[in-house]
Amino acid sequence: MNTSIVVIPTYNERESIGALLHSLKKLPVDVLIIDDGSPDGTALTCIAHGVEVISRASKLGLGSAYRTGFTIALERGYKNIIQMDADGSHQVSDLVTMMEWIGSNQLLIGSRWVADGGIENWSKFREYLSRGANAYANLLLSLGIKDVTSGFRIYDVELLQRMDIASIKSEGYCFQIEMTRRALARGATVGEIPITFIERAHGVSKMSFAIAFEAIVRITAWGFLRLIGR
Ligand SMILES: Nc1nc2c(ncn2[C@@H]2O[C@H](COP(=O)(O)OP(=O)(O)OP(=O)(O)O)[C@@H](O)[C@H]2O)c(=O)[nH]1
Ligand SMILES: [Mg+2]
Repeated sequence: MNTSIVVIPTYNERESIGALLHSLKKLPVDVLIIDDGSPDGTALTCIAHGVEVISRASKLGLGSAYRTGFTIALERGYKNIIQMDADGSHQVSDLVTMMEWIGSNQLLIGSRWVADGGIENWSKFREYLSRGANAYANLLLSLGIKDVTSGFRIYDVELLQRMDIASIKSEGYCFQIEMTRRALARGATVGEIPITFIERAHGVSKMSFAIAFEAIVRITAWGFLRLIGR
């Protein structure tokens, strides 16, 4: 067993996951896939790569997949819990850099919106959506984090143990915002490391109006609670 585990949620990522798992084999990390019964057979591809898969019956959402994966990682006693997308947007070369900074902060965020970070092949619409979500979250919640929606992260076990992840409610990418909020509320040190996010070359994005709407509603509600001092 390695001291670090990479938790990867998957839904219909058969065409992308193979290359990622191949690259991850070169790193001193264990890998855990949380697959929501992908009809395209993603789970079988992962098993063929010798990787452990938790197969859930139906598509239960990104937040729920991470709660499941993190709970298992905590039970098993890993020191560093890494989260990463399966669609090829997060680069293993960036993970290598992020891992060099383990120990500097309890939460390390792979950030598109710090100096030397960036995006490739994203539409202007997706860029503005991401920048807009970050600006709105920082305006209402004063988190002081440039890329609060990034799903490329390393958590220290001691922090994650104190975060009571079972009570995190968000389902879409708002999960990243809620986890950041909770981490800061628990007094965590948070650092951002520049990454290059590359738009997926295969498969279909799970981003939807409902997922963006969830983020707007939750950020607004948290901002209101903050305003009234709760
Ligand atoms: N297990 C599980 N994984 C999911 C679910 N929704 C998304 N994922 C995975 O979560 C990761 C991020 O999802 P994406 O579809 O890339 O969404 P996104 O990164 O917000 O959007 P894009 O930038 O358009 O790719 C990918 O690895 C997905 O396969 C889900 O309901 N269950
Ligand atoms: Mg993606």
